[in-house]
Amino acid sequence: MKQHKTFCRICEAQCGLVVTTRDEQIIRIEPNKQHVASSGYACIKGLKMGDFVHSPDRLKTPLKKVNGRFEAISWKQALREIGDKLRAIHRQHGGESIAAYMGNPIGFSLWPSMTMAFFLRAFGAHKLFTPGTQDCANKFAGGERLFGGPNDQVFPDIDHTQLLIAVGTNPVISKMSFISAPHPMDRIAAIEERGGKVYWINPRHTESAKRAGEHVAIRPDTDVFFMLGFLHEIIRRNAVNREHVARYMNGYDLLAQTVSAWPPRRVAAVTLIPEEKMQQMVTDYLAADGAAIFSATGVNQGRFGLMVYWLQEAINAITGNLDKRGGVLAGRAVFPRAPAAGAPMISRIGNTPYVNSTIPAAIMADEILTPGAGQVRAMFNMSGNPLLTCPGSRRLATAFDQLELFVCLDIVRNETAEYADYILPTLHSLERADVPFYFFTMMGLMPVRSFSYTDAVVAAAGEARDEGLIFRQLCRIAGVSLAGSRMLQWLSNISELLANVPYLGRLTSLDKLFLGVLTRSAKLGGLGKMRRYPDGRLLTPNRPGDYLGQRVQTPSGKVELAPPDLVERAKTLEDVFRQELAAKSALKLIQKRERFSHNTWTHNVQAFVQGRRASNYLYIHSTDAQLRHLSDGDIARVSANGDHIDVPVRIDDDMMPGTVSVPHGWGHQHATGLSVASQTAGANVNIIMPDGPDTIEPASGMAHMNGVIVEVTAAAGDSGAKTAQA
Ligand SMILES: Nc1nc2c(c(=O)[nH]1)N[C@H]1C(S)=C(S)[C@@H](COP(=O)(O)OP(=O)(O)OC[C@H]3O[C@@H](n4cnc5c(=O)[nH]c(N)nc54)[C@H](O)[C@@H]3O)O[C@H]1N2
Ligand SMILES: Nc1nc2c(c(=O)[nH]1)N[C@H]1C(S)=C(S)[C@@H](COP(=O)(O)OP(=O)(O)OC[C@H]3O[C@@H](n4cnc5c(=O)[nH]c(N)nc54)[C@H](O)[C@@H]3O)O[C@H]1N2
Ligand code: SF4
Ligand SMILES: [Mo]
Repeated sequence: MKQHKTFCRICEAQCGLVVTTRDEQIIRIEPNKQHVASSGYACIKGLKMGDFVHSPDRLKTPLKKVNGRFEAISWKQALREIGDKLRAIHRQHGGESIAAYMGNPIGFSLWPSMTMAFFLRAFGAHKLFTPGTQDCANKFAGGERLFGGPNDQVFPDIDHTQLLIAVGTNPVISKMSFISAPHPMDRIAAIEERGGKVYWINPRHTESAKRAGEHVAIRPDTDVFFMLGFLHEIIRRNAVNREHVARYMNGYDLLAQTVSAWPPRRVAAVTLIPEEKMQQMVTDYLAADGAAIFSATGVNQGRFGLMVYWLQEAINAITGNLDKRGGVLAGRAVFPRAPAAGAPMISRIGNTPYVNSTIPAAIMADEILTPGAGQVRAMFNMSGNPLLTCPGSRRLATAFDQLELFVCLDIVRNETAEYADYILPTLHSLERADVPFYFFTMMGLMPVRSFSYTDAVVAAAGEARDEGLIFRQLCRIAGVSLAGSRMLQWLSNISELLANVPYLGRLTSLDKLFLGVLTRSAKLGGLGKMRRYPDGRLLTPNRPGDYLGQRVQTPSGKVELAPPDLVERAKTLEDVFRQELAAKSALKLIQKRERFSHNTWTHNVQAFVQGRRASNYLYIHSTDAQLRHLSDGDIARVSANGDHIDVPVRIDDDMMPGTVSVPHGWGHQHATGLSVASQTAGANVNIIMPDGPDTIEPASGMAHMNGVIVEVTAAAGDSGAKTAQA
């Protein structure tokens, strides 16, 4: 038996784990009590990771679709055929006909995700789709405008704050985003224990709000009005340090002018937050010595995520809470910053700017289906399940069917892979050497600033290969150079040649060399040195007082409080306000994450889908259910965008009236490669989520997945939920 210290790469918390193995089999996974950041915390998903690694559904060889069925083929054949096809498509249609989707799990592994970007660049291709436009691209776009770059981000100093206003997050379940903290809920509960206060702005009375703090219900997708009202009140009370603002910020007067039309009383009509409650929150925020207002995915997925981010950070900034102990801190990256990118690319569909070098996933179907120069003909999907996770599943299915080449790289054959021409078996994270997530290393969003390195814990399953290696090999075969660099491709080819030579192979492993260069660039020494810190290595903490006037990356060196395009867009809010008033009685659908679900991929583990957990549901308040003659267990039909899904009803008075929720990630019935998930019920909510260029947030490219207006009725029969599928 062997014990390995590593860290979990399922969510941003990146908890330290102790994995016990025997003969390359995982026997046990326990939380690492000594880990410098997670100190013995890990959730059930991390502790059950062995079930993913050793799943009987793991792909062990490359698969090729022949006459509609998948057949096992050799790596040699797979790479040769894909490489040749790529070369032909590239020659005939140019680089922009090749695109990729990089899913969420691999985003936690730096090298494979960078290699995929290098692979695209080898062909002069730029269309990289990611879940970023389903969860956080508004923050990247906001970082660019306010602070000078997409990776310039701030996060609440939760260990010192006296007041936290948490908008659209539910840490008990999700562990949060844009703040990498194991067990964030303990830290949030501690705010109250030290005499501070926490408000949760959320249409649902969440598990987190039940544990600590005060819940304030908000009508979905009206947060932009909440922020406007809040800011209006701060300015009305003259609670702005004008001298501080003049020294470190630009655009205050324009900001003040923009919010002047939105007093708390007015916005209350659409947010449904009473004016007195807003006044009390502003009073508490201003009284606290260190206060932070923070929003997350529940807001990002609405129509105004970028606007909310802007106004929220303007609140933190003008009240002196930016760069202050207990306020919000600007993360310091671990690795040196990449040079600033030039002007952003603009998408051929919808003229949307790329954000953080990625293109909105809600226009993926259009990019594939719309003829013309740059039409996508070859697509690589690494570690993603876009058919279930991106909006407009039916159009995506049609689009995937039309591709000339569709290659999926995954550990299992998921729903999206059913549409592939080839499926390539890859490593599970525990089979790969790694450093922590990009938000740690490039943005430094950590209350406990630390760094870890892990070797692989078990050997690759069957013939599974590292994704980075696959892309490097494909470049070699297609006759192009990784990242357009002949030197890099040459190094890659040499490293491949020597891979099986004892000792020398290990020394020349490009993956390890790359990770070593990175750790050295961060002045942490090479990998040998990093191995001396199996419990993680503490780094200089993020400190208040080192950002304003020192590290702000905008051309002016100041925080920009009034980005021109956002000021302009704010003028359209009068119309939105009127529409909100008119749609007051409409039902709005929001997302909901679940303890045992992680997007789509945990449903293939038996322990996570036992009994009532084997389906998603429509969560609905009893008054809304009564109006529609629905009871617990009935099958409801949820309709939007000209389509519908059928799901069982769960009466849930934690939902705000007028709000319903259907968790995403379900609808696995036709996934023949997933022996457990295919037995579950439930429906894919993204069938009814809107896609296309007119549905995304301008400038951030965010998909609209929260606050979508739906109709709910009783379904005709009870068979709907079993058959709902893309
Ligand atoms: N168990 C589990 N954990 C996860 C995941 C998972 O699938 N399962 N997914 C991971 C991923 S990929 C991500 S990106 C993070 C996300 O993590 P966070 O960014 O912290 O977001 P969530 O915890 O999902 O919370 C979103 C909250 O927003 C609320 N909400 C919905 N609509 C609105 C609205 O219009 N306004 C406001 N104010 N609130 C709204 C919802 O009720 C919900 O409570 O979680 C990660 N953690
Ligand atoms: N309606 C609605 N839709 C949503 C959301 C929502 O709240 N509502 N949330 C959105 C969010 S926040 C996110 S992040 C996305 C997630 O969207 P995706 O990333 O598309 O979906 P996942 O389920 O995370 O995909 C995981 C796939 O990666 C595979 N995998 C796991 N580990 C590895 C690995 O190491 N290597 C490789 N190659 N494959 C691996 C799994 O087997 C699985 O097939 O969904 C988004 N979609
Ligand atoms: S909280 Fe996140 S990182 Fe920690 S064990 Fe759970 S899934 Fe893994
Ligand atoms: Mo996400």
